[in-house]
Amino acid sequence: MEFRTKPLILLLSACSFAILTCIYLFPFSQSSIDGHYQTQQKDSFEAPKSNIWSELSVDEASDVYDFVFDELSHLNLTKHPKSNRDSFINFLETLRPNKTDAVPYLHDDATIPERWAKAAIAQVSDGDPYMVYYMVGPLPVSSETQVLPLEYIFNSGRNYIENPVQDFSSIMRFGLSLAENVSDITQDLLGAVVNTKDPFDPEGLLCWPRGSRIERGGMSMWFQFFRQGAGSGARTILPQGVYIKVDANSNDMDDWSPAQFYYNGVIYDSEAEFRDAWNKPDFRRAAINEDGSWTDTEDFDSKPAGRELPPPVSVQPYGPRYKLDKKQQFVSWFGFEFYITTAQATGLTLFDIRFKGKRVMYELGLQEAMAHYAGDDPMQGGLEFMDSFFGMGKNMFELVPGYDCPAYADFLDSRSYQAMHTYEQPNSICIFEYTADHLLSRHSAQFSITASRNTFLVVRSVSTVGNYDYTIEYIFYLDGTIEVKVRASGFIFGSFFARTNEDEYGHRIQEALSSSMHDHVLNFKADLDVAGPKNDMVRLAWEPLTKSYPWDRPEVEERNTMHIVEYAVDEEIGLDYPKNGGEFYVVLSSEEKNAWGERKGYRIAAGTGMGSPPHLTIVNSTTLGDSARWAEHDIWILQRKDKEPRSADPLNYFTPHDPLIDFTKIANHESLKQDDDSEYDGDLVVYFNLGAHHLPHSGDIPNTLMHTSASSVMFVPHNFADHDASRESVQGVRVQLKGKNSGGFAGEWSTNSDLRSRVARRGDEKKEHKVRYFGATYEEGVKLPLEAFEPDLRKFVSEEIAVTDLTFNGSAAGVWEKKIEG
Ligand SMILES: *[C@@H]1O[C@H](CO)[C@@H](O)[C@H](O)[C@H]1NC(C)=O
Ligand SMILES: *[C@@H]1O[C@H](CO)[C@@H](O)[C@H](O)[C@H]1NC(C)=O
Ligand SMILES: *[C@@H]1O[C@H](CO)[C@@H](O)[C@H](O)[C@H]1NC(C)=O
Ligand SMILES: *[C@@H]1O[C@H](CO)[C@@H](O)[C@H](O)[C@H]1NC(C)=O
Ligand SMILES: *[C@@H]1O[C@H](CO)[C@@H](O)[C@H](O)[C@H]1NC(C)=O
Ligand SMILES: [Cu+2]
Repeated sequence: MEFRTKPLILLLSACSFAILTCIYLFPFSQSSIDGHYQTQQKDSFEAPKSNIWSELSVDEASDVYDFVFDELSHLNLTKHPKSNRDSFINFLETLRPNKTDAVPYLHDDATIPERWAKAAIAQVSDGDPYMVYYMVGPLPVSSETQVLPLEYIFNSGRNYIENPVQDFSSIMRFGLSLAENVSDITQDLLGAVVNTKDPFDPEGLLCWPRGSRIERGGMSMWFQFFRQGAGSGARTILPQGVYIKVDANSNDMDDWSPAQFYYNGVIYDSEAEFRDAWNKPDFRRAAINEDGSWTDTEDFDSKPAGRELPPPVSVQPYGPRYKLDKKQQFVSWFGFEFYITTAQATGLTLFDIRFKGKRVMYELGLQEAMAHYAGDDPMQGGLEFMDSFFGMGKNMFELVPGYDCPAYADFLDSRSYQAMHTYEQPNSICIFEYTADHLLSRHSAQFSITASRNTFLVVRSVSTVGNYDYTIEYIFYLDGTIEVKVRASGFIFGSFFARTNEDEYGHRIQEALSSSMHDHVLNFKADLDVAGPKNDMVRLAWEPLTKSYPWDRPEVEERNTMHIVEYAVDEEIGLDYPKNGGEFYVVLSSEEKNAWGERKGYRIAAGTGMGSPPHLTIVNSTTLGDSARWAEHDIWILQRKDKEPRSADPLNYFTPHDPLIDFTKIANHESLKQDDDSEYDGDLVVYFNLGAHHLPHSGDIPNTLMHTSASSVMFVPHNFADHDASRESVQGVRVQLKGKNSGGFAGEWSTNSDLRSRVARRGDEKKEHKVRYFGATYEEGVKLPLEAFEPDLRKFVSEEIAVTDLTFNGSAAGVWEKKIEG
């Protein structure tokens, strides 16, 4: 058992299958929690305060449901909507407290802020369907509790939208019916037909409506046929070449009719016209986009050399070094402290992030995840998704231990409430430490080498919204850096390839599939409070300079060089990352300085991934209107206000020209100067975007790869402390080299003297070869079960997953014909 005497990390890089099986032989005494391998020592650890942002508990939700039913009885709310004439509570979630109320509680021991809920009600008024937001509180329900229209967070002045898809099931039935009416044509041109008896028949076609570009008072919709892609869920790479337009500019389905047909670059004004053309001998046919093994996500059978061995994996034999209060979802790790919460629309958000006792951010979390396509066909040409509408939180599913996250990770659950149903999402958030394959710092000196490990903390979730899987993570580094990173995988939404515009909007990637260019832009909020709420944002520009220095003359009259020029950001603005990275965007404390008299700061920088994070290429998108103006620049610096807690609302999707939250009214050039006479209190907020300009290519089939779709932003301490804060926390080694100590530089360490006295000892001969560690090391006798390497996935908790089909069913606009228990 020679390997047991070596540090485990070394062992892993050399490990073989035989060794893994050996390790399994050791008895394993640690407990298995939530069905997963887990090494955490269960010290009781408690958050300093309550998690005031936490999602409603099941009991709270049930009380709020009952209260709303009583209080709004005049709306005739039903628990189990049966038709589009029923009003019902679509979803419930926590209405997060105002920062103005939260901060005194967190920092000055003021009383805990009131707890409120947010309710979205699908409401029929005078026969017309609406989605209406209410606020319910304070909780728990008492004689004080009220239901009020929730208006203060919407700068439209409205707390509702007209719901164009309340009768969604009729829309789908209509699609099936019109598809059935052209079955003879689809059988001939596409080799399949819809099955009205079983719309999900794996052999049948789907007829799917494009839901964007919705005008007030109805809409016109293009339907497209898709093959089902049963199995892996490959529907979005199986678009078919027939498209049907429906004039639906009436709320009454009886007035609807198919208007136009589109096939192979030709538009037909009616079914009859299409049929006539199809019957003619010169009718030009396109290829068929058939399903086949090319859509399979896995290759179980190939055996290239090396595949017979599992790859190295990371292990954590001694347990984590962070502390986790699972109840309050509070984490503490090497000076970082923060609370975690979730919401059905936006997924994970972190609150009250501190580093070594100093405030860094009040809030950090996703606002919206958009994908905007372009193309010359009626589907792709107008296609756009805003995934909070389907629920970036609601679609956070169970993570695969040992794969999505290391086997030793801690897993947290989340839940959401929709249409009287509690969606339990077990193990949907993971937390773990990870040691990078590269060092945090190192230096070789003449007589020594020092090496500090880059161990960081990750909080991760994955939102699978239909075809795409977004891995979103918050990474904490020992020096105080915070990184937000997004990676996408899953199936692209491809377009039917019809040889009409080769390579203008994408590449051909199959017999009849084009890759369809699109922009992913995901908007995040970072409410920075750098060493307190009063902050200033500056741009530190690297500028070329021609200057005459007295010490240069007479030899050099003028020297071409460079310098830093500081520009104040003194009004609300959207900025793009500068060319050549030529400016540093730094948020500075207005009040606190470090020991050197420099203002404490955090720099906002494009992080790691496939280049600078993008913003939307399209200017004034026809599809988006004003619903997502945050996508038009990389980062925004704005006044923080209780009445502007979000950059977007899921229902913006339906009101592009008059959105509930219009970002241009939030980013409206207000002053960021802290004058005595201004109302602005110095609390600024940053919104930033992540994502990708995605031009999928043959390598995106079957799935997009995460390392090619990654983007990140890093918040990096900039004069925040007096020196690098990682030095006191980091684990590493100093190796003392043999040889003559000629310069004294990086000579031998000394336990009882400082560097200067070492220099004084210069001349000592023959230093001994020594190794000295800082932080703990692995010791002999480390034991690990097989599950530390390969978790037993039979303990996986999830059963069937309610993956959205990207229709409106179960979205922020409602749920229909759902069998609901309880
Ligand atoms: C609720 O139902 C009652 C009785 O059927 C009816 O009179 C009333 O108009 C309904 N209210 C609404 C808002 O639909
Ligand atoms: C937040 O503050 C606004 C006023 O700025 C107030 O109308 C609202 O009720 C507050 N929200 C909560 C949850 O207390
Ligand atoms: C809506 O989704 C539910 C399951 O989430 C399903 O039972 C129901 O049939 C769906 N309705 C339609 C019209 O697709
Ligand atoms: C399909 O054809 C039938 C019979 O002609 C017609 O009644 C129905 O309205 C058509 N469906 C659609 C969606 O056009
Ligand atoms: C975008 O819209 C704004 C405001 O309507 C307008 O000023 C600007 O010229 C437009 N830009 C383009 C490229 O259309
Ligand atoms: Cu993409």
